[in-house]
Amino acid sequence: MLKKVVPWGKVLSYKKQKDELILEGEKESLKIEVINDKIVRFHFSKDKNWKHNYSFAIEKDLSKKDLDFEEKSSEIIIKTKFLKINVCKENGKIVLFDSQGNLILSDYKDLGYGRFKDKVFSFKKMGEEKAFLGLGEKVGDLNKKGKKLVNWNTDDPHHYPNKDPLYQTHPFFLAWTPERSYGIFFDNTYRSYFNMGEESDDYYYFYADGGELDYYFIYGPTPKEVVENYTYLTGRYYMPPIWALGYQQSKWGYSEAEKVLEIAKNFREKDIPCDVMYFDIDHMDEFRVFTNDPIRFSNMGEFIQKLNEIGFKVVPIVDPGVKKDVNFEIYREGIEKDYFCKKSTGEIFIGYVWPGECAFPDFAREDVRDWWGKKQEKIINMGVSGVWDDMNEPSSFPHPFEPISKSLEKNNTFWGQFSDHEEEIFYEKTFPKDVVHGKNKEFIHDEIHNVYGLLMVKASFEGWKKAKPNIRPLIITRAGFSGIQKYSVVWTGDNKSWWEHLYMSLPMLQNLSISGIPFVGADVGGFGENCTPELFARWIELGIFYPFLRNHSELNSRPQEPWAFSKEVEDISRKYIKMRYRLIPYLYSLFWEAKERGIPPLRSLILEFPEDQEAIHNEDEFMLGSNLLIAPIYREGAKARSVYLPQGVWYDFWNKKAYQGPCYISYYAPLDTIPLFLKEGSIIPLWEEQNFVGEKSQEILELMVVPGEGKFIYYEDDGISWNYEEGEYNLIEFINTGKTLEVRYLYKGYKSERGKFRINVNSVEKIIEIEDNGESKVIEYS
Ligand code: MIG
Repeated sequence: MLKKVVPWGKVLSYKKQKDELILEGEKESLKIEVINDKIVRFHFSKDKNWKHNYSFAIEKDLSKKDLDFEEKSSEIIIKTKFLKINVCKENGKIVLFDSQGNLILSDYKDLGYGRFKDKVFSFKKMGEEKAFLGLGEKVGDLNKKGKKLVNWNTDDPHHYPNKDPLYQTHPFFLAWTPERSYGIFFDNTYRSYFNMGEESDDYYYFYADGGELDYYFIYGPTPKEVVENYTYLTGRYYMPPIWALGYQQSKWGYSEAEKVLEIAKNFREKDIPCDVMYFDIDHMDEFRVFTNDPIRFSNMGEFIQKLNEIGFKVVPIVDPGVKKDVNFEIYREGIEKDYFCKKSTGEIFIGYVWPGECAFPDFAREDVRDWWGKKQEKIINMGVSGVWDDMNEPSSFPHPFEPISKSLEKNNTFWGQFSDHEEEIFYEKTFPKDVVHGKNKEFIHDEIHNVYGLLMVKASFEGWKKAKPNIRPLIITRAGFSGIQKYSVVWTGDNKSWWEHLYMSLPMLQNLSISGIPFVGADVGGFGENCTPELFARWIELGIFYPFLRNHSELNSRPQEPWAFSKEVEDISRKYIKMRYRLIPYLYSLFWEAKERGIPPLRSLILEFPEDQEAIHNEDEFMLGSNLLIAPIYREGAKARSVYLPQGVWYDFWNKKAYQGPCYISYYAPLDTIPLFLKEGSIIPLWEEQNFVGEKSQEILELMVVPGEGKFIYYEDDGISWNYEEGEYNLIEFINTGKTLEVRYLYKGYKSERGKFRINVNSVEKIIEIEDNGESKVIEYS
């Protein structure tokens, strides 16, 4: 690989142009921009002409800092408050240091920018990096060091241990070192590749099949700060509608409205909380988008209302493929207005999905997105509470339902081959290579493919905002690209009811979270295959700690509702789902932190313990916020496991026993128990149990207080409108000294229903109730 790549060479001259520094090479040039003291953009041209002067991922106008640089005899030096960047004039090599002069990252030799045909590369010297994290939705270990990965949004339901790529593309990684973590965001939507030391111990590299080398170096030095700065660029999630933190039930195969209603009523009868029912493709009229089957799902409006009355929200599936049918309004309009994707020859591209032959909206066009958003009003007006965007990789089956050729299984064979033939496998389940996008057909499919889902979801979100300007939606998507978190939840697609896939969700969700997406979850119970009672019990115990909690399974799998297995499993499910509902105020406050800083609720241990060298070896546990450590059981028949507890005192959630970390313990966990620990000093705000969010007004906020010192910022608002953006919310900081709890109102803009705090001193089971009159106060509890 290395040998084929042609380095960009010497810096011949340089000039400062507004807030950019342009370094001219012989054929190509580099533009450097200082976004802030920790973020620097390196953008290489092809032919001195920066074509990539837009971004699908970074949608805000980035203000830039004035660039402070000096020229030395052999190098050009740029300084920010935290960084010093040297560019060698002789060979273009870039080396980054912190402000004390410690090396952070260096180009590998002269290959910081190189090309081979249309491909653009960057090689970096492997230094102190102990782990590479992030990179979106990947199977396998948390730490991607020593691995190679490719990004090309792909609908493949077989998530085998070597399966890559999957549905999402996040060309961003966090390089962890105990002292100086940094990140790189490669803002390139073409098929991209990351070789994180698989080829050599000496270097790692990333490249793309087209476009330009345009990347952002993002400094920490802590992992949290890297994620914060990355999401500063690509955006952060809004406050979710609070009911979306409840339990959600779905199944492909709820074939008629009555069936859905029956399931919903069952939740109430069986006293198992649930907030959302999904409508999968079963509800559509011959799979036409935004329609309902006139017999099985007639009178949708009325039916949704019935569900609403018993406390359920409804989220229907939406697929991008529009049935080729001249009598179908959306198809007809799409043709008349010329809104569908075309081939370079000018004919409309017809693919093959559930409805049979389909045309696909060209979401790269703003007018098409507006149109789609407008069409979506049809379902919004029926009373749905969100939109589930599926098949948006985009997925298009080989025509018509031919078995997919064996080549899809030849995973990884394309690596480094650079032969067009090997790359054909990328086009087997999606649009062919010659599809073009954009109003003036300015984009080839290779550039749009990985953002097709993002653009569809943007249409959904913006359409929603126009239709219901003051109600937050629950948008969920399968495909996405960096920045998807501005619009949507990401669920991890078609996993299977396998123990291995329960396990897989641990590193996968941790890395998705590090990739800037706070609202993530995997289908609880598994999508494909048949779940067993034991697997379901263990999965629901874990699932209640996923930010997004949905039970979903495929058409032919056995029933998978919490009561579908046994009395024992039903009881376990009830216990844990109720616990989830207790935790909603804690989780909601974590979402506030995600909105403010981009820090995800579901956290790898290293986010919380960045200097802990042991943490990286424990991907089979994670934290929810800074207070709860979850160490699920993930093996059939297992009743115990080893748990790593980092620095500090930890309290067993169930029996309150204390442990002094760092340590490994062996923990006994029979079927109804998940190993769960509270960090010393924790303050966990809890609600009273309820069947669905909003069933009970929460007049008392319970605060579970754990011995030790700690702080927690509690956030609240009306949970449903955008009024919080106008200041209608409250922020309360709770400070635990071990003896007292201080309640400090940081901001007061919302009138809540609360009249009391109930302090639950967890270690001694002591309860203190006090009035909340909106004033800050100190409460003695010991
Ligand atoms: O080709 O709508 O991942 O959740 O149930 C399968 C049917 C299409 C894939 C989604 C899955 C959904 C299914 N869909």
